[in-house]
Amino acid sequence: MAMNMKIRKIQAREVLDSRGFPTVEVELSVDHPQHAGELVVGRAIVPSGASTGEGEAVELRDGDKKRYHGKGVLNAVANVNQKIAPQFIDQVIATQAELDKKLCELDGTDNKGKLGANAILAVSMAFARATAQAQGVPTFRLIAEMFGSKGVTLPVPMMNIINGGKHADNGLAVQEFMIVPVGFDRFSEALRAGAEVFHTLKKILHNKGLSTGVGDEGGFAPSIPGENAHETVIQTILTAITEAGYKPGRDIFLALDAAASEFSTKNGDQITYNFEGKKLSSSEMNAIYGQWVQKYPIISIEDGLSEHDWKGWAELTKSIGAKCQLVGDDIFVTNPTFLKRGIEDKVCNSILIKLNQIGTVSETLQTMKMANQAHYTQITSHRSGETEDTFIAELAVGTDCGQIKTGSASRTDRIAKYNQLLRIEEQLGASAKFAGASAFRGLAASR
Ligand code: 2PG
Ligand code: MG
Repeated sequence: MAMNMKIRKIQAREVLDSRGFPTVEVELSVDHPQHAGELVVGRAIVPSGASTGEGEAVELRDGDKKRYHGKGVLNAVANVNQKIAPQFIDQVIATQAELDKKLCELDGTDNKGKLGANAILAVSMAFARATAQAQGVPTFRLIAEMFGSKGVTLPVPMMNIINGGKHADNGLAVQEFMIVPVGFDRFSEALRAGAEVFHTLKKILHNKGLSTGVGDEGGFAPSIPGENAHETVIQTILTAITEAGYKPGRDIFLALDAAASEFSTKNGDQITYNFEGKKLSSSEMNAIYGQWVQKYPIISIEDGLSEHDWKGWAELTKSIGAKCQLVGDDIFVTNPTFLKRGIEDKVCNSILIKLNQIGTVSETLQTMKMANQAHYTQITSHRSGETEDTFIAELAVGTDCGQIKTGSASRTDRIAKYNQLLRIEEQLGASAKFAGASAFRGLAASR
């Protein structure tokens, strides 16, 4: 449904994310469709990553060391208020695609480096919210309409219950150890199981004298002793699943985000992984993943290799791609150009979807479309720096993508998304479907 209301106001401001760093919030107002003189407001806040891919759209930071150690976003805010807003005020913008195209043209660069992806995305998301509100539909419905999907699928939550890498201070190379509750009829039941495992894990860690403080995404961040720290973590999570009363590999699977770009070094064509005190090649790294997938119910591995290691990735996909979801985050950065190369080179079989890696709602949907056509699964994802904004919950349901990665069962920046999914499930009533194992297209059954 096209909009025929005029945009009346676009207002940006600097707010804080979950790490206490500044980010951009935008309120975009359009005419109320029924009540003359009244406005309908859509609001959105953009998130921010720590383990970012090199090809991501530019997050504009002020660099003024006197404010927030250089991380202020007043320039991005000014770009919205002074450069973007005047182009759209009192204009009718009929569709999201039209708005996003105009925003990209106004920026004029390939990576949104002039106005900032943080400025552009906040406007793009706020417009989607305002449009939905003006049409009297929930945002996920509007997205479904744009995407040509049913918009009834509640995603499997990938819950990051042990944090490492750049999201914690505990020396674990692998950034995320996630539980994936698939064997449930409803999202709310899957979420309950995940939260119960989280609490059981807390007790286990406490009894071992390990820290139960949490990292950036709400998972525990203990310093695990020993040479085999990663396998120790995996085994401890499996114990927690069992002690909570669930069966690993049936009710609940495991997923990893290695974020391997962060523990690898590149010297010419040579990529070396610094893993558990050793220097490994990509084939040695791949051999480790091969063993883990054999030994443990790991259904998904994200960023197992560096974003520069296209060759290693192709080998990994060939060796375990039929048993395990292999997710490209840093290597694809939600960008159709990189995804296209991945599809051609048979790299990965899945893509992580982050709105702020590409910078508009329309381009995000375009990437998801391309992934669908190539039978790559998609995971809608948060960033490690998040806010109360729950747009990704709407995106996951609206596109029926079937999987969402939005942290552990703690920290309100993560829980806000889960709570929104609970509301959507209730709202959809009998038409709600939980993706469950089907989100993994036969991989769960093959294990
Ligand atoms: C990732 C993300 C989110 P960041 O690597 O997938 O978990 O982390 O936002 O720091 O890039
Ligand atoms: Mg990642």
